Amino acid sequence: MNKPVRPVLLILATILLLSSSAVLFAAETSLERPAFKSGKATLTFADAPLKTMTETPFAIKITGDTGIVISDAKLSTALDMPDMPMPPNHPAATWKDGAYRGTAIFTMAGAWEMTVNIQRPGYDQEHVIFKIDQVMMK
Ligand SMILES: [Cu+2]
Repeated sequence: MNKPVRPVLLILATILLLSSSAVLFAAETSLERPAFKSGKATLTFADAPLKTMTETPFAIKITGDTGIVISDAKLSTALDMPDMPMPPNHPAATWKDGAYRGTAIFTMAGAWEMTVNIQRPGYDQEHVIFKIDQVMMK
């Protein structure tokens, strides 16, 4: 009966759908490297593209060669730029909610590397280097 209402409802439904899918596909930067023989380490930043001077949460997950999640390690990290010396930048990464979590701040635009040193009781220290191709100016 009241036909003009319909397009408005359609637009509202579309907006609702778009905003909920934006939450589902929230941007992340995820990197993966081999670790512990046939295991792997993944580093996921809660942003994409990565931006300078922004507190960026990250999560590191490590699985051993049997596929088991490694939760007994002590981690230390270093953020460096491969092309130039930069001031020391060592975000802490501590175990919480299924991953080693911390917050990174990139102080300059360009290519970065994150070195993660993994010390498990009874194992040699493992070094994993994640290459971060591009951090953008905020
Ligand atoms: Cu630099």
